Amino acid sequence: MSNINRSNFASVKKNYYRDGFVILKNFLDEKALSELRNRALSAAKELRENNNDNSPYQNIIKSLDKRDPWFNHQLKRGTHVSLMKYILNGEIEGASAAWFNRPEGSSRGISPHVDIIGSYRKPDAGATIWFALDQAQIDNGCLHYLRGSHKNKYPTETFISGIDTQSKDAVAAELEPGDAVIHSALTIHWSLGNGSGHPRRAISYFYWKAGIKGKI
Ligand SMILES: O=C(O)CCC(=O)C(=O)O
Repeated sequence: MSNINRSNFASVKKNYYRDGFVILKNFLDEKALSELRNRALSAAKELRENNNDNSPYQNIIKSLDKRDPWFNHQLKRGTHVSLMKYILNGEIEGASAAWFNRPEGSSRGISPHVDIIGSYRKPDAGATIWFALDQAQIDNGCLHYLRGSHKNKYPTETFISGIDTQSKDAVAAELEPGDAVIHSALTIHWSLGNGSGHPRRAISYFYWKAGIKGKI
């Protein structure tokens, strides 16, 4: 179950559109966190064992929803879906459930990028909700956001060069297990390696506003 109720939706949405992301403390209760963690670990284990992937992003598994009915159900009807609809102003399409692992000792992070593709860049075009399965902190590779960057115009590319990751608007989204963060598909974000000795595992669900795919 989610600990966010409808009475908080308006303030969550206001902060999301102001900053380009919003942190939701204690979004999952103990039971929901434990179920998500168990499902994620077993799906990731199974998929890794059957995968000969040589890509540099070995620790990312997209489209879990296409391989595992439980994730398909969560993408479509998880307790977060009503909030995602509220934020994206109506019907949404679940694009992907993904596993984002940053194992201990992994030096590779993900460079500043946006999730939107193509030139259709309306503020409510798409959003991601990212659930922390472990404590996510600077030293184990938490997400960082460039606050307000969803309002800027960048080249229509995924990876954006020249971002000042030390700027005063660079925010580390440090989370506890069961916390979540929602970010706009237009917000610049990145993460660093994990030199901490602690795991940093996460599940995310990415949504388009309904009908957007035909426009990108
Ligand atoms: O988990 C990460 O380090 C990156 C996640 C990300 O880029 C995303 O969810 O869009």
